[in-house]
Amino acid sequence: MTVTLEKSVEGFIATPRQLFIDGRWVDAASGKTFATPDPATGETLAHIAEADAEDVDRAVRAARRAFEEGPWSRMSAAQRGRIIWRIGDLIDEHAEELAQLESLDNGKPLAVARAADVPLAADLFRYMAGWATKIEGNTIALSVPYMPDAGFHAYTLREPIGVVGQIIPWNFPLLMAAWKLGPALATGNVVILKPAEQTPLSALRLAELIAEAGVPDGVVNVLPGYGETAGAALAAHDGVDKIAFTGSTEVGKLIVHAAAGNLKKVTLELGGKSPNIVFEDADPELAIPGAANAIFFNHGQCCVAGSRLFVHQSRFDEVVEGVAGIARGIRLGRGLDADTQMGPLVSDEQLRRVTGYLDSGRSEGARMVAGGERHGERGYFVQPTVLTDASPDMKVVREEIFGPVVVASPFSDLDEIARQANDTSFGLGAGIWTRDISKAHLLARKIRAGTVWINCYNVFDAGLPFGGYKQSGWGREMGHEALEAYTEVKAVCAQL
Ligand code: TXE
Repeated sequence: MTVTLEKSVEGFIATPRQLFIDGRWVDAASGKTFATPDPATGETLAHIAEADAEDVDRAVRAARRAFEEGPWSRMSAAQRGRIIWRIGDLIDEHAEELAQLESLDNGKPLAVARAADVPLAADLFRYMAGWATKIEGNTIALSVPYMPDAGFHAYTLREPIGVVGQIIPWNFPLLMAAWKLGPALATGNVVILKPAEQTPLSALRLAELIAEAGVPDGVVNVLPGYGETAGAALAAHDGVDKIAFTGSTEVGKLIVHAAAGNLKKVTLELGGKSPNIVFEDADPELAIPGAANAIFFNHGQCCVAGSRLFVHQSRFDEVVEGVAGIARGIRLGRGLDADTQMGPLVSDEQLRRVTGYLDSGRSEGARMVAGGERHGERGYFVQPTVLTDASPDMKVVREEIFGPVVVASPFSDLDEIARQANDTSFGLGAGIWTRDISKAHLLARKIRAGTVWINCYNVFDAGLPFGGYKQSGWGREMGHEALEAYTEVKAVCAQL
């Protein structure tokens, strides 16, 4: 049964959407638009104004004015905090509408958008609202060797960085917007947000809610458009003081190059190839569904997807067969159908990318224990897939697939598994399943990754910092660590 769309959602997608610059809805300077397709059918869902370098320029000027002239920068932290809190409340008030937009545009099951994307986004804003009044510096005792008799009063201030460009992906469109906007606003910055071209809808609706919450004009600007044009222009713009990016490692490197022009600050949240490790003493009731969830949640389109499953050799067949059984039973369908457990991949490009990896795995000799094919002929569906018999140098083991594809391998002991787990250029997440708590913590220390889950996976909270070691990124999102990435430290030193 397909869920009936809310009237407001029907209206939202029926109207061509514009860019949000300086508190107003405007067409792109070029007049160009692009279509966002429904990934379940490939048919056009909505038409969106397509931002380009000229629009980026306009938005940067508006943001700079908002930063320098106020009222945002003159508001008390408490006032800012109240407005940010209100954004969270408005997300809750419009939860069903936002969940439907997300499901339509991204393809994810509506139940997932309702249970995860939308409430996590609302929570993130409220968590960050609380921080607005708690951005503090330090006082520092000085002992300057060449001024032994002088007295000083020295302290630090934490100040906003200024105009921040934020480029986000399509896997959790609303939530990624929240992760980016929350800490930037809590610390008093102004933002130009570029949503992914595949999924601009929820960020545009969020912009309306942000204005309704009382965020002044120019403080948040939303520019849907393509990466090579709008995204690249934002990353290179001299008027932008910081760029925050979530997406592929390949584009992350382009962002670093583009940012070098004015040495803007950079934070990056990039790809992963996360190990998920099941020990011989793991509880199968937890570990088997846990391993399936680690890879199949959001169709494997998660930067932390547990895409390398390592199982102790004594339990390998049982765990792999358990995960494969779950994979075979997952009901694929349109996100808005009530009994859908997994929707389509986000785009034709992702479908080609993921099926390309399946072909590569097959031709290099991996064994498909479950799935392995595209599902149906319409829309961008891929069967949940479990691979075994893969060697460490295969592409399916080394590269991020970003689809519902897990590669399972056996291991024998803790030192060996620590080595295998770290045998990757990425370092985003890891999972450990065991009843032996000291073994779990011992291994957690050995793994070079930004998040280690023990007897759970895909647990997110606004208070838990998230980000990557190695080529999975620079800096952290969420938690109070995120605030550091949005503030400059000023040392003030006065001789008394
Ligand atoms: O990512 P891109 P794509 C990984 C995943 C996936 C692969 C490709 O492996 O299969 O990336 O996905 C913008 N300058 N992840 O092609 O291109 C783009 O418009 C500035 C992991 O969709 O990196 C979008 O807004 N911006 C990931 C954003 O970057 C540019 C989530 C992400 O797109 C740009 C998504 C440029 N030159 C994909 N080119 C994660 N870490 O969660 C593109 N963009």
